[in-house]
Order: sequence, then C-alpha cells, then structure tokens
Amino acid sequence: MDTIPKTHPRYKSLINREKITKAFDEGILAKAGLIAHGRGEAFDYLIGEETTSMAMKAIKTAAAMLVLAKNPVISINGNTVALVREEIVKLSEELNGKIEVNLFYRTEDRLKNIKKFFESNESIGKKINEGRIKLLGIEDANKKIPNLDSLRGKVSEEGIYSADVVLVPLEDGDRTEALINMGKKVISIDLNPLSRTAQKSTVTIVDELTRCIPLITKFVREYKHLNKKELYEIIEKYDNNQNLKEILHHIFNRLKNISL
Ligand code: PTJ
Repeated sequence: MDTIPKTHPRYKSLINREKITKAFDEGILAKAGLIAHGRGEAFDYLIGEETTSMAMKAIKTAAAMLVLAKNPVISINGNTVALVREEIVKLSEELNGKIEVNLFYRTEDRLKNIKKFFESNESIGKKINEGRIKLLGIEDANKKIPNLDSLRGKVSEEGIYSADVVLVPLEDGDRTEALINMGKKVISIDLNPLSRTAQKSTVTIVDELTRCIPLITKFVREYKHLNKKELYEIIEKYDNNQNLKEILHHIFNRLKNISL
C-alpha cells in the first residue's frame, strides 16, 4: 500500500482495491469477489462516490431497526472482511456482538483464513477471547435456511437462524428472499439498486461499504437514546421501493446533466 501516494486523486478507491487483492492472496476473498468489487466500483461512479440523501434515509432506518432488534446479526462475507473488518467489530459492539461468517463460496480454508484474519488483530482477538464479540458461522453452522440450496444456507442457530434482523453487506438475492420468507427483516448494503437483493430487502442501503458502516454505527449510538415510539416513527416513514426509485432518478439526472 506504500506505493499509492496519499495525494493520488483516487487514493481511497486504490486502497480499497489493494485490500481486496490482498485478501484474495490471503485466501479470504473468493475469486468472484474481485468481480463483485468491480461491479460495485462501476455503480459507485454512477452514483457519484458519495453517500446520497436516499442512502442516508436508509442508513437511519437501518439503525433504528438494529436498535429495536432483539437478536440482530451482522452477516459477513469475503469482501466485507477485506474492506471493513474493524468497522464491523465496532458496529457489533454497539449491538449484541454477533457477527456471522456466511459465504457463498464456502470452503474450510476460507473459513480458517477469515478467523485467523480477525484474531490476528490484537484488540479484536482480545474481544473474541473475552466474549465481547462472537464470530459465529464457522464451527457452529449446524442449521439450514429452508429452501436455499447454496452453501449460504448453512447458518448458526445462535446467529442468523434465530435472528430477527440481519444486516447483509454484499449479498446474493436468493438468501435475502429465503431470510424474508423465514420472517426476518433484512438490511442489505448494495451499490447496485437494480440487483435482486436490493429489490427484495426490507431496507436497502445503496452506498459503499466503507462509507456507510461507520454511519450506521454513528446512528445506532445516537438512536439508543430515543424511545421506542420515536424509533418506530423513523421506520414507518421509510418506503424502500420509493427510495430505490429515487436512487435510479438520481443516477439518471447525473448522467443527463453531465457536460462533456
Ligand atoms: O460470500 P463470498 O465471500 O463467498 O462471495 C460472494 C460474492 C461477493 C462473490 C457473491 O455474493 C456475489 O457474487 O455477489 P454479487 O452477486 O456480485 O453481488 C455483489 C453486489 O455487491 C454487487 O451488486 C455490487 O454492486 C455490490 N458491491 C460490491 N462492492 C461493494 C458493493 N456494495 C457496497 N460496497 C462495496 N464495496
């Protein structure tokens, strides 16, 4: 990462690419995760590489849902681990500490490497040892999501299986649908507003992972001071379909107004 000068106009994007490729070399990221990242970058260009007011609305709604949840679980995959390991830990500490590794390309090696990556950070390793955060879904994925044939269906009873609200950064639509069918609320993070995940989720945050996770944490902290009625009001005001339409309009208007 030393080769990327801080003054480079695309510094942040290049750093994210470094993290992604390094995670691939370390056996954390799936090969298809490289493609998924590229697709995300393309959509981020179209959005304007900033957190839009629509994304902010979704982030606030997600934070209210997470504060009200009885058993919230943060699901993580290879890309999420590569980009926002520390930020995910911070968010989980504001909740019940539950993080579940849930991979589409699930292999024992990748699970082992992800666990090692978390534990290799001294402060995170200590939190895991003290039980302040729980890394689920590795040795305890003994339950199955009904009607989901992919390996994403293998989940922990204490985690995703019994969760009422699941936060799923970078997802495939199949599992979102299956989780919704189990009666859960799904908050997804996906830069592609047209994806099946985006369309099926209870709340879709169309924003880049490294930008929006710290914002979710900030609002979770803030909303812990609100009463239930105030939190429900935030949720009731939100309409996911309307929000997705506004994002598509935002992209359309940006492209229309670009002068070359
Ligand atoms: O579970 P794993 O680690 O085995 O890998 C699963 C991948 C990521 C390969 C799998 O879920 C997949 O193929 O995902 P998709 O269908 O490519 O969807 C990923 C979505 O995430 C795309 O719509 C991208 O636009 C979006 N995306 C990529 N990078 C980011 C992102 N959204 C937010 N922030 C990002 N950094």
